[in-house]
Amino acid sequence: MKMILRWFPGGDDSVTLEQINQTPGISGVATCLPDIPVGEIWPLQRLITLKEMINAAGLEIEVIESVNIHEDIKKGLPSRDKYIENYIVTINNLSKIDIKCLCYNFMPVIDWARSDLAFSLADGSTAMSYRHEQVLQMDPSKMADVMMNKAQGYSLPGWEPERLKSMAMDIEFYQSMTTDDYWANMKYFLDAVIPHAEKCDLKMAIHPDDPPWPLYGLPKVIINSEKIRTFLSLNDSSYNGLTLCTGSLGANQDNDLPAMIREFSSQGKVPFAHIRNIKHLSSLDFDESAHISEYGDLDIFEIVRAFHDSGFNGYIRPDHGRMIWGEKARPGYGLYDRALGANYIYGLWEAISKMKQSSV
Ligand code: DNO
Repeated sequence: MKMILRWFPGGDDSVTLEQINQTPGISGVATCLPDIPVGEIWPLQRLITLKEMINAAGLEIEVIESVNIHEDIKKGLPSRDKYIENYIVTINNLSKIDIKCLCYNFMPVIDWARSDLAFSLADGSTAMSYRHEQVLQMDPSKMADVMMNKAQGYSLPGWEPERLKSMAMDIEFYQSMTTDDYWANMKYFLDAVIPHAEKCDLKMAIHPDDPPWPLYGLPKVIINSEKIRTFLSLNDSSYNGLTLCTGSLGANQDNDLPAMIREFSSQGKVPFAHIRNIKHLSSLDFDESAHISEYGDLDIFEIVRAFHDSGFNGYIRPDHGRMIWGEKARPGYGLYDRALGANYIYGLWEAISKMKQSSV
């Protein structure tokens, strides 16, 4: 297991590589080139410079999160082939800087959604929250405004400005698409890309839909065990895998996360894990909480144990943290709460490893 932290280059992060390097247990980062418009090739020279900068700070560049998928691919338009070709060139370029894992998502139009990015919790910290009725009542382009206004001036992953412009039209487009067509578009993408990922020894790791239920009539597919099995069967290569995000999948209380981890990770289909906790107010409303089990509804000990038992040897990053100690940062991606989360997860991992060793 390698513990990493997400970091955004180009002055688009309040957290420095030096701070990450000083955080116990962290050996590298998940990163990206946030300024490259979706659908375009990520230039090799930019990637080499990025790697050199991260290595110079004493860290490894481990995971790329994300190379986003152009909407035309998800829509199955004829123009998808050009964007798929670009995606393949990007995969090749990533392999040239030794990237072994690429996180992406196949969510239509909207990446992760929240009703508030800085909801005040009782202890004076703030966290991202989701209130289903509020989200339904929002005009989706307003949600983009809410998100942007509270982003503290940083870009929001998955909410690229160019995506927002055509949001209303894109949402309209999907109203007449069946889920079967959506799966078919996904398979078309996977069948084109996975053979190249294999050649490049780079594992593709799809991120679940967040939240894991339908919104605005958009197809949502990576939401539970059954659908994940369908996804994995679209292309059965070991390079077609998952980013198992506990907070996203855990929003649906019917999802038994330790069982899902035991099933998919022991098949070698989970190269990357996002670990965070959430506290439900109802089955469709939740706040993001501190990582420690008792602060939320997810049993993080059982989650880490399931990864350990399944022989997980991929990357883990603590996912979103709250904003604590007066920190000003991109929502979800401050240093303090994520560093606490990383050390908690690291501690659980060490305890489980040592208890296993002492019992043999
Ligand atoms: C939000 C993130 C997502 C994730 C993408 C992966 O904070 O978890 O934006 O990176 O969905 O493609």
